[in-house]
Amino acid sequence: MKHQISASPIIITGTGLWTPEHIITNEELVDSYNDWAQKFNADHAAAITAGEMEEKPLSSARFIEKASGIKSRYVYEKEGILDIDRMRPRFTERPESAISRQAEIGIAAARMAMAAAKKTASDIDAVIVACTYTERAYPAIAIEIQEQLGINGFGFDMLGACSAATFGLHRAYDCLASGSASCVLAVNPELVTPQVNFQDRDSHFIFGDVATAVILERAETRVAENYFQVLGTKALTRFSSHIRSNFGHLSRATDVDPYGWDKLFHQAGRKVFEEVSPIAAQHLADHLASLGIRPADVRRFWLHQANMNMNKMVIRQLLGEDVPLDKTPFILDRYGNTASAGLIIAFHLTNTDLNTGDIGVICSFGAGYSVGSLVLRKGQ
Ligand code: CO8
Repeated sequence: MKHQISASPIIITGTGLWTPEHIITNEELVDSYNDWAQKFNADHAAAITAGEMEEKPLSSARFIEKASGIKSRYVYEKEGILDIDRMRPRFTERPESAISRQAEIGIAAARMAMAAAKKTASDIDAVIVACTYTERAYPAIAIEIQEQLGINGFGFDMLGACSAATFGLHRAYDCLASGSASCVLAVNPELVTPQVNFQDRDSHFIFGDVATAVILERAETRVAENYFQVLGTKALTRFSSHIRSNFGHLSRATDVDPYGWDKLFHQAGRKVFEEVSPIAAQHLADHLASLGIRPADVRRFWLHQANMNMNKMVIRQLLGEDVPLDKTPFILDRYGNTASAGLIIAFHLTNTDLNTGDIGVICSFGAGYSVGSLVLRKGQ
């Protein structure tokens, strides 16, 4: 394998998607949440009446679909989430000798991406795991995947919340451009439901689990027929606490509840919607302009899958009009928000019908705040 600074185009040649077998519909989730909330209110009636405690409001399946576009989500484990005495998934602890859950689901997606790219382990020399949470600090999930698949070279994990997958692709691009790798497997094992607060009406409906994977390489090593050239990458971050999880290794020293509400996902959803949409639209406009491409000439936008209305807003701000779903594919209805992997799912499911030369854009936006894009051109 040649490790040298590359003038050769960098291309995406394969993607993979692992989808859990369990589905939770809005109706199931709302029934469970409402049963829990009513029990909570009955159990604490005296304190609520005395004004010492707030009544838990009820959730609504109609609200969820209208406000977010989500109808159902896939989850790694259904058991426990709908149990009002538990309200979180139930996993069994795996021994250190067993493969980790995130490596397992990441490998399932990776094998599909490798098959699509027509690559074997010996062709790949870097593994990047990019996602919202990793189930342990070390050894890296990426190194475990590397070991399980028999890949030489190096691997590392990186976090980046909503933009982990796109920032991971950026790092893959940089590795290829600098010559530190010649074929990169980027994996997004988004196993997030353990960190969802299913007792929080404002966010209990948002997330689902999934794993995605992408193969990037240089044009000179391509075997696959379907591929996209990466014309450019662009990232932007701006600090905000409006989407936050304080889960971390310091809880043991600060003597707080490591599973307290603030350690789980929480957000000011309306503020995020209002603040992030214009940042994302401007970012997209700047990125496309830097490449001399008019937004109207983009054939497809694979946008972050957090909220249907937010994606419409970003597109309206960028193009000045609404566009058909064919131009901004939408998988949120079935998958829910799968953190950084949602746009990779959308890309995976809807990239084969583009014509040679068509321009597509992948763009994430959310926690951090963070925005990350890749402008792609379909190869022949
Ligand atoms: N049922 C019924 N009513 C509800 C519910 C509910 N479940 N939830 C809220 N309401 C009520 C509110 O209380 C409010 O009532 P009132 O008007 O009386 O105050 C009313 O409905 C309207 O509330 P909102 O204004 O909050 O509703 P919105 O229309 O803004 O919709 C959303 C809420 C859906 C949360 C919306 O704001 C949104 O999606 N915003 C975008 C947020 C976003 O993109 N976040 C990024 C998420 S982070 C990410 O994508 C990945 C990183 C983190 C991964 C972590 C994994 C665990």
